[in-house]
Amino acid sequence: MPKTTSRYLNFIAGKWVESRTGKWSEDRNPADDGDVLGEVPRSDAGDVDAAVKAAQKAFKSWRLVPAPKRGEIMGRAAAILRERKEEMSKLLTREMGKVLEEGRGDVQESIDTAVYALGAGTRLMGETVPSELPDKFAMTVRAPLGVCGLISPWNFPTAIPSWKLFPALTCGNTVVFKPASDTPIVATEMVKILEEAGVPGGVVNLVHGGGGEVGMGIVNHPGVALISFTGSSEVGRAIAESCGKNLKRCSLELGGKNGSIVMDDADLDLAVDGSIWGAFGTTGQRCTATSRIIVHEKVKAEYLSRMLDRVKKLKLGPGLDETVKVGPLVNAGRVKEVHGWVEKGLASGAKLLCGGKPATNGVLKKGWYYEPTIFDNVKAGDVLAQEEIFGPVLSVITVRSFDEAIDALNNSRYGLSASIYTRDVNRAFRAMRDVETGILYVNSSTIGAENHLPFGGMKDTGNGHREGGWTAYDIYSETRTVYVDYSGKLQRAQIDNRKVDG
Ligand code: UN1
Repeated sequence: MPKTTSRYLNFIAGKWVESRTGKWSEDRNPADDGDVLGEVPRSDAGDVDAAVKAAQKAFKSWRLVPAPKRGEIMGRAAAILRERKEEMSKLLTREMGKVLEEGRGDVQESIDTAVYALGAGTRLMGETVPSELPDKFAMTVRAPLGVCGLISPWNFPTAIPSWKLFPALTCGNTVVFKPASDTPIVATEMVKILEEAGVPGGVVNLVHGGGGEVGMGIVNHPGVALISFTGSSEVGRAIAESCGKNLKRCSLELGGKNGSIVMDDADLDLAVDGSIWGAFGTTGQRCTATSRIIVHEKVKAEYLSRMLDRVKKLKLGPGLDETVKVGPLVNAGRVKEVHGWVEKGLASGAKLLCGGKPATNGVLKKGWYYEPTIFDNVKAGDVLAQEEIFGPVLSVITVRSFDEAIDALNNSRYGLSASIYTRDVNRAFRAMRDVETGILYVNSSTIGAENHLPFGGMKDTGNGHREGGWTAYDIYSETRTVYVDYSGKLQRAQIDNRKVDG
């Protein structure tokens, strides 16, 4: 029987092409392993090279397209995404597993980012400042870098690629895009939308395949000027090493071990709502997921009893069923890994309050589900409080004071997101000053960043860059300082204007 599975291709120099390897990988629905969405090429370094060359060639003309025009193309992409929001969201849920409501949120985030790019095209501003010399003009202008290598994860299949693609392109760069191998089809649809919106051939190149061959192929390619990567700190470190050696700009958004502080004066209903959403939304597969609760001893018993009540009622199942609250993990390997951390947690002496095993009842047998899990009696330095699990596992740490809570929160090598539940404005402001994270929420969950504000973290979460909002445009542009001397004579800075006052 010939295979009838649909095949999705690479996009190089404006053409949809197979990989030269002739190899393919299957893409399956994590909620139903028998449901094959299609096949994508397993590309190699040769495909990467062709993509980089196409991007280098296209850069020559794309960089000269006026930025507002480039922005307009992003605006058209926003309009197409909006038209196809429902279709894209359903595809996203089928490919990645998050519940449909969140799939829609993911696509909405990419629409918002494209709309922001439409405006940003008219505001790629530099600065004009007075010169220290007469008849001289000083300013900065922005310049694109060249070819950007964009490597995106599977947990936000449209939002995170959009954080990279839209600003990179609006700034005048061309790109080679490698989406996660768990979510290649949604990524292909994004690239088709960019093509339809009018991005010229060669400006966006898509290469499917694994992180080793294709991802590192892009990172190590001498024709690539910049790498933007979202994923694990381990891979981020390897990417940064290669970029460091080659003095290549690299922007990294890596792991998180986000904590919520629940103080003794907190609105407990709010804290419970936020904890459930932060820990078990997206099945815990967000870099911003709440994986630690740091709770004051006075309210702990009440907080936990309300939490357990609610967690027991969470409905697991395929994300396309709109009554479901928690979808599957993205693949079989993730179930094993999450369970491995749970076993380590048990061995460390933590007390399991609920969950702690794969969920396999009825329809759940078909996919990769894990029960929402809560551990009590976790210490800030324990394995459960230190390692990024990237699954529905929440660890509870008990503290006796605000200072102890902040210390526990900051006892992490990661620093992405944090939150504090308190009614005391002084504590809220102290937290704003003292947390070691790039994002802080007061009286809200650790998840839910908005596209038009900077997104990123401290410590091992990244290397100082911020995606989202205006700061993304700094990642994708060089600053060129320009002096125009209209005096008609040689004027020496720091010398000719210092003759009198020394
Ligand atoms: C991520 O988890 O990698 O702030 C991104 C949030 C989302 C983006 C998360 N808007 O939770």
